[in-house]
Amino acid sequence: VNISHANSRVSAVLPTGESVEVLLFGATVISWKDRAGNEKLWLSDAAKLDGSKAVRGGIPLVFPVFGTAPDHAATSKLPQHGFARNSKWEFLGKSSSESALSTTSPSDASVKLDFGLSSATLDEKSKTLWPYTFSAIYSVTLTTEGLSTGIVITNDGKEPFESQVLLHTYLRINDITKVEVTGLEDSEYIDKVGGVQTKLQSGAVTITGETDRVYTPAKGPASPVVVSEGGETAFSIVRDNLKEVVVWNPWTEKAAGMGDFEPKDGFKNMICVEAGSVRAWTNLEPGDVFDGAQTISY
Ligand code: TA6
Repeated sequence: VNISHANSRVSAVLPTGESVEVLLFGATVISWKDRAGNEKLWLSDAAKLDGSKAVRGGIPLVFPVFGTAPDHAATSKLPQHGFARNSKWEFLGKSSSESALSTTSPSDASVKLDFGLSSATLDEKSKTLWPYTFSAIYSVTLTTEGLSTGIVITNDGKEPFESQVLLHTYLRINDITKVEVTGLEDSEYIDKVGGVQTKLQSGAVTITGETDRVYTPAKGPASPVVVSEGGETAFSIVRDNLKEVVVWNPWTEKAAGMGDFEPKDGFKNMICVEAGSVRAWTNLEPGDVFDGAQTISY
């Protein structure tokens, strides 16, 4: 496994060719390629990668609030989706299965990259807006089968705090009109397009316009949410302790309205399927730990 750690990003390549690249800004995965070098994530051509704003694409990290929560005093002053995706994370190191002592063959090598953010490293402005003592470790694990990303949040303080977590994954697809999302059948969802309404999903999810829905999958986290294209499975996502799945596509008008969304018809090549715990607030008492993860395979 080859790891390179420049000042702003960390990348890893498996012996079989799969690769991942993580920006220390936001611990944002900005590239994930299969062994043939096919990019699996969508990244806007106009995405800022210099830390000036959250990355438009890849896997932005949402914490401690999803969206904005004007009625939640402790997080109501935070920017949309919280500070995690806008913060400088530290690279804490890597562990790979293909160590000198391991017996794994190159074909099942894997590498885990760990990133950290805590009250000790959080910027002053964010600390003022959200003055809780916490530490977060975000792990990105690349294998020959797919990519897992998970976050562990610890309350290191004396006060309880409530938070939400979401992995805002932009999956790359070839043609949105040929995409179906299954595994969400019979699930309740909050439809945020055209006013907020609670609905029930019947059959597969198809994207025919702006789509912004928070699903509570009826079959539970271990049953996969599958993104298929033209009848072929493109991605399969399973979750650990992340109860909801957000499905988002900005479509024409919203894509036109985002300065960092390029090309403007790029919405045809992406679908956000976002594992998170966002409908309720997770309360962490002092010393409590929250651990949530997703595994995306193809
Ligand atoms: O995940 C869906 C969503 O909450 C949408 O409502 C839209 O706001 C999207 O996130 C992108 O948000 P951003 O702050 O990255 O522009």
